[in-house]
Amino acid sequence: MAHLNSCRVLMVYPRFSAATFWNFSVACELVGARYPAAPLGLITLAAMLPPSWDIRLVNRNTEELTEADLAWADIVMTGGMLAQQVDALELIALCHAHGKPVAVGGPDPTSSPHVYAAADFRVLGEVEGIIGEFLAAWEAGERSGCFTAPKFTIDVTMSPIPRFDLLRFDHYLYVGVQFSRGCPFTCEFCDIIELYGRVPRAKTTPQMLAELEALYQLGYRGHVDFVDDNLIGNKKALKAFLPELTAWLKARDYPFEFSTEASINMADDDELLKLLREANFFAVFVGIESPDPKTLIHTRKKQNTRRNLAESIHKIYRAGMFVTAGFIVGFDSEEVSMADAMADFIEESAIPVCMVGLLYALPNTQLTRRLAAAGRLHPAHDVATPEFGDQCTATLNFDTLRPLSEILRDYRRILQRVYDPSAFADRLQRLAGMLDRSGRPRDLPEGDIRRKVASIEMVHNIISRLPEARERFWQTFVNCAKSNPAALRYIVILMAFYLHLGPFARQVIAAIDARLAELDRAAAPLAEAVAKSDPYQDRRHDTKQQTGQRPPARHAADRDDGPDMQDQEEWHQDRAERGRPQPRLASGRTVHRAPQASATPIRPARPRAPR
Ligand code: B12
Ligand code: SF4
Repeated sequence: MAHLNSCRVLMVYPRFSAATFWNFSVACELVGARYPAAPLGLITLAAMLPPSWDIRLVNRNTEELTEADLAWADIVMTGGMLAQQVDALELIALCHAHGKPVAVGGPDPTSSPHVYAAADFRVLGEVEGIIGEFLAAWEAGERSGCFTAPKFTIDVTMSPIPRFDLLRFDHYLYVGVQFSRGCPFTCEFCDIIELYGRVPRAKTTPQMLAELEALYQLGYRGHVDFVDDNLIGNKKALKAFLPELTAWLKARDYPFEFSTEASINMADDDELLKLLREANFFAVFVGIESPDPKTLIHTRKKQNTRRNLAESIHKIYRAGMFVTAGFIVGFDSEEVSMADAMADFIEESAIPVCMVGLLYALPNTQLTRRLAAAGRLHPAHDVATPEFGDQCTATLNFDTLRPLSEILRDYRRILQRVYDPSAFADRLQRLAGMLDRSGRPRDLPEGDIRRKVASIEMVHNIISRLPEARERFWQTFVNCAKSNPAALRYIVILMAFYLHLGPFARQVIAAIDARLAELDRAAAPLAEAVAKSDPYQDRRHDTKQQTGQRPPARHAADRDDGPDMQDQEEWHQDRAERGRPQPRLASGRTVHRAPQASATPIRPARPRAPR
């Protein structure tokens, strides 16, 4: 029984589907890590719980949850993103089967609280703003409730230093920290501005340095990711922080190297690029989405228009950071195939790692509201299937304007071109010619997990495991070693990423082929029936071709309808009635595993995010 000043909290980070672009499984294996990223949300929450409470953290992506863990707990706290929803729901059922109460929180419960109705407590939004009420209720003996933090106003300068001590650093490729929340832009598909607002709130410089110092004191060395939605969202605060960060790094002989996510307009600010370079940033994720200006305007990503995107990217390379980028296929504004334009752009800009995904209307976005108003959003659009890993393995969760089969063919073509081994090696080669790492610390600190990729044996190991175009990769390595040795280890790391991305892209392509075959089969009888019943069909088709008009509405014949249900509520009810497979635990009697999808889906609907 929990008392006012004692409580045993089991924090469980749910499993992601195995079929995802993001797990970089082979890169993890090469350095002995178990998963790329650590659960920053849970360890931040952990730091807000009373110091007298006992906390145990189990990350289901790196370790097993056991009977003993559950038996120990007074309460289980869990939550995460949409890609973890299936496991989170199974976990709730498992805890209830063991008589344990569950509190959920994090982005997916916040955006879709109805999906988590089975949890005893739903603690929604930025937990700094509501934790007091939740704790008071728990200590008053309440055993259920829904608590919602006010939106966009939580003071992040009050956020505590995350409990990094709960992490096993050797399990991860990198550890995250967060400087700011929110983004000033208005992209239609984005949930960040709905969750965190358009006025980025930043931590103070001493607060941020104290977080890094805590990591440093715990012995962590290596890659630290600033998980900000848009690191440059509050440039003034960032520019004040970066010189202090540089001084802090210098004083400790550069224990960390940083990556982050930022908008492309970072390339317009030479001073900012210089500050980032000096502060040891080596990689940045940029949402490009589409090379087509009309699409960018349509999706309200105006910051990417009126510029030469490829030149902006090359400028970032010259500032010492390589770019990984997000692209989306399936916008309403795509009237004709944009596959080659997108693949050409990726080649021209020489971005090796591109997250090319299908548009997914995330819950809680302007896009979702527009599609719902137009009657185009699928029922259960916010419910994840076991296969849902990310926007590569999901598919569009709304009725598309262009026939779905055309969109899938475009997507397939882009993946095929971009993840062709020779094309990937060529982009690496060109990146190696531009990435200016001169003047940056060359050696990784003792204890940095990435030192393992630095040996020539490892390079041999990586290249010998590449399925094709080995010669090309080897040549890229040799050329880079001769002409730009300072960039070499990044090129090798990106090669290691290809060991995951190449096969993953091929699996996604195979899944698309299966889906296209299904769509063709479904369309055949329909086309036949229409031909039989409509003597004017040919003439109409001609008219459409002559006028160049788009079909008036959605494509019933080949749309991806999601579960065959009338509406979302009915779908939820049905799922509850059918009952989900009984989850189990690790000890043999009860092992639970999230379904290990072997990169199948392109099935009824799921997400995309503006990353
Ligand atoms: C870093 C990041 C990633 C990283 C991985 C992070 C990881 N740990 O594995 C990568 C790049 C891999 C990633 C990928 C994706 N991501 Co992401 N990601 C983020 C990002 C930018 C930061 C996450 C973070 O660390 N935040 C900092 C911590 C402190 O915040 P937090 O986790 O929200 O926790 C706070 C509260 O939510 C709460 N809290 C959290 N957990 C719990 C639990 C309980 C019990 C309680 C009470 C409270 C609570 O307390 C914390 C303090 O306030 C967020 C946006 C954001 N600002 O959070 C998106 C975000 C989580 N991602 C999102 C999505 C959709 C994805 C993808 C599906 C996108 C895609 N392109 O396919 C993929 C899928 C991932 C996969 N299959 O592996 C959405 C999720 C939307 C949703 N409805 O769930 C978000 C919100 C925004 C976005 N669109 O990018 N992501
Ligand atoms: S997609 Fe990125 S740039 Fe656009 S609003 Fe969201 S966080 Fe900002």
